[in-house]
Amino acid sequence: MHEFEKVCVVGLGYIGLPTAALIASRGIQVLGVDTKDDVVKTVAAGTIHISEPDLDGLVAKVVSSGTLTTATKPQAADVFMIAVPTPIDRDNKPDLSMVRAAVDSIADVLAPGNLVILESTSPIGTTEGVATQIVERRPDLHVGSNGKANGHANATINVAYCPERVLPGRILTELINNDRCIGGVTPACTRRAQRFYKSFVRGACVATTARAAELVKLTENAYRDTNIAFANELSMICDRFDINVWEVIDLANRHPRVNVLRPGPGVGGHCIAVDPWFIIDSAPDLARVMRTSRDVNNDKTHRIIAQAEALIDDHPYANIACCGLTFKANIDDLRESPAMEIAQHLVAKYGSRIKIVEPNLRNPPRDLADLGAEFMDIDEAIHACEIAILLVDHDEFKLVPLAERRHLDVIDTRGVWQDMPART
Ligand code: SAJ
Repeated sequence: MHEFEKVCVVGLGYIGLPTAALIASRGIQVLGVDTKDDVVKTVAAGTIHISEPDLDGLVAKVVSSGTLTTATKPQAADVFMIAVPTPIDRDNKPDLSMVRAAVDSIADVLAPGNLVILESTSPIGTTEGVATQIVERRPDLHVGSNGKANGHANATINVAYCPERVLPGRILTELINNDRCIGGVTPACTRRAQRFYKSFVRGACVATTARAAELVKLTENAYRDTNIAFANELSMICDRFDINVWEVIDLANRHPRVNVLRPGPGVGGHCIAVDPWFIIDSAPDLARVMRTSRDVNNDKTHRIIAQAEALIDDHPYANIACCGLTFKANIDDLRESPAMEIAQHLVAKYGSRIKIVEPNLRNPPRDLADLGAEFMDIDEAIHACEIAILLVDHDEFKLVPLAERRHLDVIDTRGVWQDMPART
């Protein structure tokens, strides 16, 4: 008998669903669990509720072959993977209520020999908290290892942390090929989880502790946030001295040990703008660079709004194209998008003078429509507008030649239209 015959994935979102489908495609029986009835029904029909290349075909295949089934409640399995959201609240404090609810939901069906893995991005110590919560709910179980030696031979389960690190848009490829770091609450838990991941991951599965693995994930995204903050700070300095930031970065990056990232309208997405707060909240007195980076990146969004308002107020009869709403290029994801925040602000102030262009969304966001924004494609917007605020570096925008946009007064937050004089 195989050690991991049945896997229960709790949370069918951006990480849980692709992970469930991938494991099911290896012939392992997977139950995908979500508290949202509509999500469970969508996946049970072999369809998907998120947009990710190649995921639709994979889900259709594993559902029709019967290796992926769905339910609103967990059932007995060998492995339980928790991939639920861990947002921050209004005070930027981690909200772990969904992890706790997921643990509660599996507690009743856990059995000796089970492996429980947390994949959700989490503050230091969360996985140990999961282990504690399990034994509080199930005093008959023991978390750890070496059952024979300490008298828990028939009651042992394993608990480990293994963060997801995949890039939206490349999830299926990165799920298989990225290295993983795996930290159990005991070394035996680590080894067990390592065996499980090796059954479907091609990248290295590197062993560590649960606390280190939690911090590794937070470190990756805080590192990126800080580097983007450097670029955004530089863009504001260049702005003051009327120097082209894109040229400065290109030239500085010719140094063999310098790699400045790209400035933008701020940092979006559900990870990089959120995860640093998990470290800041744990060690506010020490995480000073990370805290400042968050402030700098948020400040950049407000500066773009102020710049746009100043330009628009100088041209009282102009129409304005807001180019892009998503949090980064060539995706349809609006979560924490600074472009969306800027567009919302401008539409609330200038109404139908703002023409929204977002080639990756089939339906315009309701709140912008309700505020009176008009939606058009890039060709229409270029003809209808005298001002363009470029907020996302979508491929469609890169293709617009200078000859077609020479008449526009441009705020180019992404450095896409740098073949003409522009503000940043
Ligand atoms: N951004 C810039 N300038 C840059 C790079 C990015 O302004 O030079 C902005 C983007 O426009 C976007 C935001 O940062 O608004 C985040 O985009 P991203 O492409 O850097 O990252 P995400 O959020 O799509 O995915 C990140 C990845 N983490 C790292 O690269 C360290 C991914 O590997 C993680 O799995 C993911 O977060 C996650 O789930 O945590």
